[in-house]
Amino acid sequence: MADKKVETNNLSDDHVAKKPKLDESPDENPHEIHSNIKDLSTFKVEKILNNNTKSKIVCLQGTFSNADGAGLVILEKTAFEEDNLKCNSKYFTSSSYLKKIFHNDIYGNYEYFPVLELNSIKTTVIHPATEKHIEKYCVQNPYIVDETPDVYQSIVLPYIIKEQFDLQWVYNILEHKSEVDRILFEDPDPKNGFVLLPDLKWNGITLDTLYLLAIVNDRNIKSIRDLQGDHVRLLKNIYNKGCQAIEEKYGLTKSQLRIYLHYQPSFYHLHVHFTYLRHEAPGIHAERAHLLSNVISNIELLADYYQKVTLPFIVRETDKLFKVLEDNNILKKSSIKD
Ligand code: M7G
Repeated sequence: MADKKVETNNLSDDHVAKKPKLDESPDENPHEIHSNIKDLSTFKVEKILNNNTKSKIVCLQGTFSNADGAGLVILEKTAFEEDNLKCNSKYFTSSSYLKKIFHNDIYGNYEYFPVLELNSIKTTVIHPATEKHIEKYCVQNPYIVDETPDVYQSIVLPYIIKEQFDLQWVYNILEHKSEVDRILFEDPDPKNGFVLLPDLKWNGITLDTLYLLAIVNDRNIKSIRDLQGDHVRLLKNIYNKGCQAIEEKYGLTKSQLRIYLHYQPSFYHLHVHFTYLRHEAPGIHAERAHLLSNVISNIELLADYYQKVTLPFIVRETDKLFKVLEDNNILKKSSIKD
């Protein structure tokens, strides 16, 4: 398992000294639980943070009896895999069980229990979870903020530097310390290169929910706000080589992919999301997703477009940033003048 590494990240030197308190690990070996965990019998649920009946994802906060600190368990019922449903279906065998609830004339209601291997629940465990992780997975009231360049420089950037999530998992991927066998494509060029691999949100199997992430090698780009003319090559490289690798492996062409960046992202190291167009992944809506092709085109038109533009983003009520923006009267102000 990767050692915890104190690495100068994409932010100022100052940031290293003032590493975000919220993200400090409460014990020496924060990965311990992941090397030993066999089942979830040691997890004690304390709070249901979110239960989304549409996406069928539940986020639970609790503790593990064998480890200190808060933990999060995120359970997701996965989509059907078409290959398993086609002829010679794995779903319809005599080892499955059909329980009748009632029938009325030609209509029957049943509960169906297919074989165990088809009943898996995608599970993410975050331990030790910080206050900021817990906030991220809670249902909360969202608000939209029109972030002018001035608001970014004076309020948002200082907040990001102080409070951002730890990026160790990103560096572990770039340094081949974690998820090495999951890498689909890699361009090692330090300026224009990136690593492409399945996102944490994807089980890596069900094509209908395909979700990959391209993480750039350059550690000096926090988000689209930092993108300038000399990043066009990097972005085009991600677009072209990312699409090619996905087509070769999964048979989906670039016109079947939604390729975008988040603003604001959760993690301030530039990365690009690749999802299947048919899949309604979280975070694909207008208030957060910026299509890579638009981003490239904007920078080609105006090299410092993202330093000049007003960028709307979503802030949630319990985010510390919400309070800072409210105190500065930013939430009520509109950047659109009559
Ligand atoms: P984001 O736009 O910063 O924020 O995306 P979001 O999480 O609110 O979407 C970061 C992306 O990185 C997300 O799609 C996460 O699912 C993904 N991700 C996060 N972690 C901690 C990991 C990880 O450890 N491995 C991989 N492969 N993906 C991760």
